[in-house]
Amino acid sequence: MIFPNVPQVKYEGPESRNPFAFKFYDPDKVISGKTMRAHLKFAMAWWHNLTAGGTDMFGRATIDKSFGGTTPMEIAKARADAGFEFMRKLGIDYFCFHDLDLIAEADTLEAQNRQLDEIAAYIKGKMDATGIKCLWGTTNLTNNPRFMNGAGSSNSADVFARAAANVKKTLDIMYLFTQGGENSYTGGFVFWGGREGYETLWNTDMALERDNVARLMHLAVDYARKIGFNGQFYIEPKPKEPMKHQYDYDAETAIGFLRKYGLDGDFKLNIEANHATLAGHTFRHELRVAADNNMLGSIDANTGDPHLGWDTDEFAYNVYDTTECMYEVLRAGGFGWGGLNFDAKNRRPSNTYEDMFHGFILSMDAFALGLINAVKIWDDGRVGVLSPEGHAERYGSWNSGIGLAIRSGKATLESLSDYALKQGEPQLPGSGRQEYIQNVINQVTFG
Ligand code: XUL
Ligand code: CO
Repeated sequence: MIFPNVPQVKYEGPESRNPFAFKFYDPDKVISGKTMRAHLKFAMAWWHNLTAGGTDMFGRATIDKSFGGTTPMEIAKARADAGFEFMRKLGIDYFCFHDLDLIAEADTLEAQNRQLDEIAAYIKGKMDATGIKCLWGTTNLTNNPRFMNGAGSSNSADVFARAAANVKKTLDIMYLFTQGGENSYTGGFVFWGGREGYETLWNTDMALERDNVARLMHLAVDYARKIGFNGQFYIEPKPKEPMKHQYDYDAETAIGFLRKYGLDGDFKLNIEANHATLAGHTFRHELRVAADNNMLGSIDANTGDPHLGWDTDEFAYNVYDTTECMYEVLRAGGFGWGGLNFDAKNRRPSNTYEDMFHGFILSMDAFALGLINAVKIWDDGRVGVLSPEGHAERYGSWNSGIGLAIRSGKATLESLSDYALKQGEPQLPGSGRQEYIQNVINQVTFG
């Protein structure tokens, strides 16, 4: 046992003072037609939880994540042991990974592929034994110096080819993870374009680079479908960091890109809270944009810090944010193949194994509260563009008369001009009632 000090974490309710209990996340409780577990679909990010040791630009690791292993393969397996014990203790059903979270990067592609096969088989054994699934995999195309000018967007065709080889291997692993006879399921594959962008346009052929990023995505889809991996592909938008500018800037940009290159049938978006705020949007805005385009696939659940301009990947804690998030997820009809992946890491001084659990308990409870509040707001019916009353009051003019004529394409600029001449000055369009709405949100949440 790797975490002897942590018991099985169970729901004990809001009065509990047990640090290793859920106060709000009650996995089997049915709320709005589904268990909380099925609504929330929590996933553990292998990289932050099992490999990241708290390093930052100014300091080395504060926690040892070798979990008792000594050789690289022993460490890789010990991390898998730790991960499965961790997920089982919290009742987490999914994980997400990069190829290079699973093993230490090898000197040659052959050696790396061999080691990946070994660890993937080891992990698959644990998946089969526990029923834990992989939500999505991805390829690390940022760390190695060969990717310094990008992967799909590299100026070097040889680097592009190497990126393709690494993506192929990750897809092979993802395919293996999703196979299991009648227990087979549909997983996913994420492209986070970490270095797909530029530092300066003085040296960048942006058009060629973007075409090539799309080419790599098409090649990945073609290969996946060829081997029988029918999973969902995702773009994870992020505007900057590590590059000055990244091509998948935000949801609107990524959707435009997918449509331009004919990738929108195979891709949806993986929206990350901290990436949204880096792009100057709210988390909710990005979720709404994705959902309104039928592109809300999955979520990287974390939070940034409003006072810091970079990706801090903190455990989500702000219940207003999680409420808005879960409201948007409910509004979109829930997750399909996606889920809530905790792309979050402990703060550097939170350097014990117990802190790893506290981080997850914090965010699992925060999203459970978000779900509970979102359902209450929805059922209350006074606010939100879902409520028929609110909708009819604010947008009622679009359901008949001139509004309907515009929506159905019957109106012309001339007919609208004639209408405007006849009607005189239109009435003011009605109060937005924002403060009233916020009152209701607080009343429903805390009342
Ligand atoms: C980086 C980030 C990644 C992706 C997967 O900001 O969010 O960890 O989620 O590559
Ligand atoms: Co992420």
